Amino acid sequence: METTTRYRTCPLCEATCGLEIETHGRTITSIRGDDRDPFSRGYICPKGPALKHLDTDPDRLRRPMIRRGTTWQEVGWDDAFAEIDRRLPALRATHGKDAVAVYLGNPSVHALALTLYSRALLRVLGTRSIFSASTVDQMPKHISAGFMFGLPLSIPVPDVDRTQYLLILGADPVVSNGSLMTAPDIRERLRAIRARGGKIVVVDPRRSRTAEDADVHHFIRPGTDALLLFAIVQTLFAEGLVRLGHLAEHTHGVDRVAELARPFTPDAVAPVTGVPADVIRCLARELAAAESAAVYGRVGTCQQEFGTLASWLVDVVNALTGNLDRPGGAMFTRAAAGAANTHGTPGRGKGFQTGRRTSRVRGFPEVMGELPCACLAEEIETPGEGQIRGLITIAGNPVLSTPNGYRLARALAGLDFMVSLDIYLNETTRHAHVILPGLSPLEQSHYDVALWQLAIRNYARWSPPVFAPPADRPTDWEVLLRLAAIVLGQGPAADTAALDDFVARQQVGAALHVPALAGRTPDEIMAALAPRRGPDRLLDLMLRTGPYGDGFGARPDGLSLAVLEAHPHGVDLGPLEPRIPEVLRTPSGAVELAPDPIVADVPRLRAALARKPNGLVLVGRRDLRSNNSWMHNVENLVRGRERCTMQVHPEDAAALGLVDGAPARVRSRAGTIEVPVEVTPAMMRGVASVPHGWGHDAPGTRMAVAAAHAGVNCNLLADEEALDPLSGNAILNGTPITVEPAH
Ligand SMILES: Nc1nc2c(c(=O)[nH]1)N[C@H]1C(S)=C(S)[C@@H](COP(=O)(O)OP(=O)(O)OC[C@H]3O[C@@H](n4cnc5c(=O)[nH]c(N)nc54)[C@H](O)[C@@H]3O)O[C@H]1N2
Ligand SMILES: Nc1nc2c(c(=O)[nH]1)N[C@H]1C(S)=C(S)[C@@H](COP(=O)(O)OP(=O)(O)OC[C@H]3O[C@@H](n4cnc5c(=O)[nH]c(N)nc54)[C@H](O)[C@@H]3O)O[C@H]1N2
Ligand code: SF4
Ligand SMILES: [Mo]
Repeated sequence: METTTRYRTCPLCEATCGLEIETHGRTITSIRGDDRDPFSRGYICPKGPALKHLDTDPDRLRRPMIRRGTTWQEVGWDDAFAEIDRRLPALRATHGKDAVAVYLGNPSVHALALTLYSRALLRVLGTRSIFSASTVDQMPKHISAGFMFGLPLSIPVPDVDRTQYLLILGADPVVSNGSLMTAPDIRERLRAIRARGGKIVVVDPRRSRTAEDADVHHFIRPGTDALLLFAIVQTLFAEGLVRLGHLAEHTHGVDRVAELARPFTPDAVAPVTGVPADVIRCLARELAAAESAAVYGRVGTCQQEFGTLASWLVDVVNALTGNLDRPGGAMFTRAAAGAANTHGTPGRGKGFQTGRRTSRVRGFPEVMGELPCACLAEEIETPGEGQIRGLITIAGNPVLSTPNGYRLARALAGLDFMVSLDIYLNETTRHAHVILPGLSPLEQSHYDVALWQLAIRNYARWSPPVFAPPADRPTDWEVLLRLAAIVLGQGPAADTAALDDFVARQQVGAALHVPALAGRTPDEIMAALAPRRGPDRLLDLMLRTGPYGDGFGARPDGLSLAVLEAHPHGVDLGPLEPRIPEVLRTPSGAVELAPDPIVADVPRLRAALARKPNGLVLVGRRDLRSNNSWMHNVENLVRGRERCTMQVHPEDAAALGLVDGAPARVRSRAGTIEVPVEVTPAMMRGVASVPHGWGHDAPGTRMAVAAAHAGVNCNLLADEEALDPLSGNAILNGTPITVEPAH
């Protein structure tokens, strides 16, 4: 057997690091960072090498499983599909399309096959009951981008490689490796800002790792970022510091924003936010004076009471200081494949809309075709027309990742039929009737269609599979197509090759509207894409009809999958460039700085000015060696001291009688947990922090390592009733709690 070196993208987080993987037959001998990758420059975190352990993990499911009562049976693929064919179409026939829900988890955005083929399944299911991890994560940012710029994925990213001033709110990129900002080796990129004389300011109720590396850190009371940002806006207007720069002729609503900001003076917001008024004025002046500056907010600003307002105000401040869409500011990526903002008429579009329908029980508006995942349990529990009776989860673990996991687990147990596409038997999939295992990430090709739409450089990298998938099983995209075929009534043994041709032909048809393809026929394009199949064929189509594409011969030196194949370290397409007005898809053709639906939510924030902060509230945090809920089965990543602890400030601990290392009982409206206390001055007074993704002690799971390091599920405390009204995003930060020693 030969030793071979392969290059591929790490699929685990948004940093998309390039890996150099050495193999000997079917064995991985080493995984390191790819030094020749121009984007990630050899950087990896401890999770990258853990791909080897994921690949070999004996607990990782390799054969389908069927549950009868509490007994699981490994079965062949044909038997698994036959079981689904027996139960799923019947359920739809009796109870209707909406009775079958889908939950899409985070890894479904990181896997090419799941990203491209889940859509095909959703289309044939025709269900309105669609849920995803987006509503416990970034939905507020999609809304603000959608209303301001016309498309929910037109999210400005901080130009970290050129900025001279970075204000970070509610993000800890040194630990999370960045989010809605694909920026491998972010720690070094942040260091470089300071090395070139720039400044980094972090606003966070916790002195995070990123805060430790910054010039300045300010504590903030959870959930009050919108107040702080509005006060910055108010100061910019009051002190005559507003400079729109080249955006002046492309921006609507500046006067309206000035009017809205009036009551939010630094003095008015200081007592509620906990940020002193002179600090807020100073932030406004520094942002206005900086040679270039970017404001960046992430989960701390989204998973909170005023998530959409905070997400909106981040970009309002970027715009008012002249930093939106300029080098060193907050800019729009021009992605090589799949970006809606590189298609259609440049500069104008239909705009963005929510609430085309509402959830059945609580009447929550749909956003991007989804309902809030905090509503999933009630939609299962509540009888009546449209009640959810069946569920398909695709790479998701909502029992640990969404609010009131206890109630959701109970609801899942009551479903008539549940299918999970997953690689583990875990807290969620143990409720399934059939589990269809995914391939190892190393057995599939890879391209980050979503994440490279938010990269801090224009960049593209495709990776072939490191190992061929086992011959006796379908690939992940074939699994999704077989499910689609079952829904279409074609039975469990449908011809997936024909279905795949159908999917590709449909997308070719849609792509023929690209000007470069004028006059070409679908047959011609299908022939040019042959002999590729599956996700690689769809990707080749997207690349070739994308902004750098070869247009199937129209631009012979343009991009195609063949070009990426020839560049295993990736293709650097250059730094971000200004894109306004071309990037906009609003009906007016302008940046909408004060969109009506968002403005309508401002009175709720104004009411919050009267609040008197009291009592303890809960926030989350991340750890470099975790990845949400599902990598705790890798021994190397869980070894060492207990990480699922509740951090509290020493004075709070003293007042509550809490002792470092001893358990505390924590209560919220939704539930109660017991968790070890970690006393640390890194916490703001009045705020406690417990990380999510733990709680691996449920019976009937099959993750031996994780079970030995179980921790507790902090989302037993998160309240399913508490949602940001515009986005339906769960409020996971700022949950009121009471705490007492457990013994
Ligand atoms: N309190 C609190 N809760 C939070 C958060 C927080 O900050 N605080 N963060 C939220 C955020 S940002 C997110 S994104 C969500 C995540 O929420 P989810 O996406 O629901 O949860 P994950 O833990 O990412 O679970 C991923 C699932 O996919 C499976 N899986 C992994 N890789 C593959 C694969 O290649 N194929 C298949 N088929 N399955 C795979 C895993 O076994 C696991 O079951 O959690 C949210 N929950
Ligand atoms: N190692 C690791 N990396 C990950 C993940 C992981 O689980 N582990 N998950 C991935 C996923 S799915 C995502 S979405 C990203 C998330 O990436 P980040 O957004 O960087 O996530 P966190 O590290 O949780 O940082 C959120 C910060 O917000 C703070 N915070 C909480 N509430 C508030 C508030 O109201 N206001 C302000 N200003 N701050 C607040 C918290 O104290 C915390 O420091 O990370 C990704 N990367
Ligand atoms: S930071 Fe770590 S987990 Fe994220 S892509 Fe890089 S190596 Fe993978
Ligand atoms: Mo996330």
